[in-house]
Amino acid sequence: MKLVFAILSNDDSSSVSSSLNKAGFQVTKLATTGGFLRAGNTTLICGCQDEAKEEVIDIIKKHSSSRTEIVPNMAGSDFGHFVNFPMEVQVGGAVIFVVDVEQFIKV
Ligand code: 2BA
Repeated sequence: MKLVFAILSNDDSSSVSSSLNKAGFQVTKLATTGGFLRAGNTTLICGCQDEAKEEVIDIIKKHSSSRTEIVPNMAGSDFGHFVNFPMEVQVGGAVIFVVDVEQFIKV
Protein backbone atom coordinates (compact mmCIF):
# COMPACT_ATOMS: atom_id res chain seq x y z
CA MET A 1 0.00 0.00 0.00
CA LYS A 2 1.12 3.59 -0.71
CA LEU A 3 0.34 6.90 0.90
CA VAL A 4 0.32 9.80 -1.55
CA PHE A 5 0.78 13.32 -0.19
CA ALA A 6 -0.04 16.09 -2.65
CA ILE A 7 0.61 19.72 -1.79
CA LEU A 8 -1.35 21.92 -4.14
CA SER A 9 -3.01 25.27 -4.61
CA ASN A 10 -6.26 25.84 -2.68
CA ASP A 11 -7.91 26.65 -6.03
CA ASP A 12 -7.28 23.13 -7.34
CA SER A 13 -8.05 21.18 -4.18
CA SER A 14 -11.81 20.66 -4.68
CA SER A 15 -11.41 19.52 -8.26
CA VAL A 16 -8.57 17.10 -7.35
CA SER A 17 -10.28 15.64 -4.29
CA SER A 18 -13.66 15.19 -6.00
CA SER A 19 -12.00 13.54 -9.01
CA LEU A 20 -10.13 11.16 -6.69
CA ASN A 21 -13.38 10.35 -4.88
CA LYS A 22 -15.19 9.74 -8.18
CA ALA A 23 -12.43 7.32 -9.19
CA GLY A 24 -13.00 5.41 -5.91
CA PHE A 25 -10.11 6.77 -3.82
CA GLN A 26 -10.49 8.07 -0.31
CA VAL A 27 -8.90 11.42 0.46
CA THR A 28 -8.13 13.49 3.54
CA LYS A 29 -7.76 17.22 2.99
CA LEU A 30 -5.55 19.34 5.25
CA ALA A 31 -5.36 23.13 5.29
CA THR A 32 -1.61 23.80 5.20
CA THR A 33 0.80 26.71 4.82
CA GLY A 34 3.91 26.82 2.64
CA GLY A 35 7.03 27.43 4.71
CA PHE A 36 8.60 29.76 2.15
CA LEU A 37 5.76 31.97 0.93
CA ARG A 38 3.75 31.58 4.17
CA ALA A 39 0.66 31.32 1.96
CA GLY A 40 -2.18 28.86 2.42
CA ASN A 41 -2.11 25.70 0.35
CA THR A 42 -3.83 22.31 0.58
CA THR A 43 -2.29 18.95 1.38
CA LEU A 44 -4.26 15.90 0.25
CA ILE A 45 -3.50 12.49 1.73
CA CYS A 46 -4.61 9.49 -0.27
CA GLY A 47 -4.00 5.86 0.71
CA CYS A 48 -4.13 3.46 -2.24
CA GLN A 49 -3.04 0.05 -3.41
CA ASP A 50 0.47 -0.11 -4.95
CA GLU A 51 -0.91 -0.71 -8.44
CA ALA A 52 -3.25 2.31 -8.20
CA LYS A 53 -0.47 4.79 -7.41
CA GLU A 54 -0.02 5.92 -11.04
CA GLU A 55 -3.75 6.51 -11.46
CA VAL A 56 -3.80 8.68 -8.32
CA ILE A 57 -0.79 10.67 -9.57
CA ASP A 58 -2.37 11.08 -13.02
CA ILE A 59 -5.61 12.44 -11.52
CA ILE A 60 -3.65 14.90 -9.36
CA LYS A 61 -1.58 15.99 -12.39
CA LYS A 62 -4.64 16.38 -14.60
CA HIS A 63 -6.50 18.64 -12.16
CA SER A 64 -3.60 20.70 -10.80
CA SER A 65 -1.34 21.17 -13.78
CA SER A 66 0.65 24.36 -13.89
CA ARG A 67 -0.82 27.07 -16.11
CA THR A 68 -0.64 30.80 -16.60
CA GLU A 69 -3.46 33.18 -15.70
CA ILE A 70 -3.90 36.87 -16.32
CA VAL A 71 -4.47 38.78 -13.07
CA PRO A 72 -5.22 42.47 -12.55
CA ASN A 73 -2.23 44.43 -11.26
CA MET A 74 -2.73 48.02 -10.10
CA ALA A 75 0.33 50.23 -10.38
CA GLY A 76 0.68 53.88 -9.37
CA SER A 77 1.57 56.30 -12.18
CA ASP A 78 3.64 59.51 -11.98
CA PHE A 79 0.39 61.50 -12.19
CA GLY A 80 -1.07 60.05 -9.00
CA HIS A 81 -3.43 57.71 -10.84
CA PHE A 82 -3.59 53.97 -10.51
CA VAL A 83 -3.20 52.14 -13.80
CA ASN A 84 -4.31 48.59 -14.40
CA PHE A 85 -1.50 46.48 -15.93
CA PRO A 86 -2.82 42.92 -16.22
CA MET A 87 0.05 40.48 -15.74
CA GLU A 88 0.62 36.81 -16.42
CA VAL A 89 1.28 34.65 -13.38
CA GLN A 90 2.06 30.96 -13.02
CA VAL A 91 -0.59 29.12 -10.94
CA GLY A 92 -1.29 25.53 -10.05
CA GLY A 93 1.10 22.62 -10.03
CA ALA A 94 1.52 20.08 -7.25
CA VAL A 95 4.32 18.68 -5.12
CA ILE A 96 3.75 14.95 -4.67
CA PHE A 97 5.37 12.54 -2.20
CA VAL A 98 4.68 8.80 -2.33
CA VAL A 99 5.60 6.70 0.70
CA ASP A 100 5.26 3.03 1.54
CA VAL A 101 2.68 2.17 4.17
CA GLU A 102 3.81 -0.41 6.72
CA GLN A 103 0.38 -1.03 8.15
CA PHE A 104 -3.17 0.16 7.46
CA ILE A 105 -5.51 -0.45 10.37
CA LYS A 106 -9.13 0.58 10.86
CA VAL A 107 -10.56 -0.09 14.30
P1 2BA B 1 7.01 24.55 -5.02
O1 2BA B 1 8.38 23.96 -5.05
O2 2BA B 1 6.06 24.14 -6.10
O3 2BA B 1 6.39 24.15 -3.61
C1 2BA B 1 5.03 24.43 -3.30
C2 2BA B 1 4.74 24.09 -1.84
O4 2BA B 1 4.94 22.67 -1.67
C3 2BA B 1 5.69 24.73 -0.84
O5 2BA B 1 5.23 26.02 -0.50
C4 2BA B 1 5.62 23.75 0.34
O6 2BA B 1 4.42 23.98 1.06
C5 2BA B 1 5.50 22.42 -0.38
N1 2BA B 1 6.81 21.77 -0.58
C6 2BA B 1 7.60 21.83 -1.66
N2 2BA B 1 8.70 21.07 -1.51
C7 2BA B 1 8.60 20.51 -0.30
C8 2BA B 1 9.45 19.62 0.45
N3 2BA B 1 10.63 19.15 -0.03
N4 2BA B 1 9.04 19.24 1.69
C9 2BA B 1 7.85 19.70 2.19
N5 2BA B 1 7.02 20.53 1.53
C10 2BA B 1 7.39 20.93 0.31
P2 2BA B 1 6.29 27.14 -0.12
O7 2BA B 1 7.30 26.61 0.85
O8 2BA B 1 5.52 28.34 0.30
O9 2BA B 1 7.06 27.43 -1.49
C11 2BA B 1 6.41 28.05 -2.56
C12 2BA B 1 7.33 28.14 -3.77
O10 2BA B 1 8.43 29.01 -3.46
C13 2BA B 1 7.97 26.81 -4.17
O11 2BA B 1 7.09 26.14 -5.06
C14 2BA B 1 9.26 27.25 -4.83
O12 2BA B 1 9.01 27.62 -6.17
C15 2BA B 1 9.62 28.50 -4.05
N6 2BA B 1 10.58 28.21 -2.96
C16 2BA B 1 10.39 27.45 -1.88
N7 2BA B 1 11.47 27.44 -1.08
C17 2BA B 1 12.38 28.24 -1.68
C18 2BA B 1 13.70 28.66 -1.36
N8 2BA B 1 14.30 28.26 -0.22
N9 2BA B 1 14.33 29.48 -2.22
C19 2BA B 1 13.73 29.90 -3.36
N10 2BA B 1 12.47 29.56 -3.72
C20 2BA B 1 11.80 28.73 -2.90
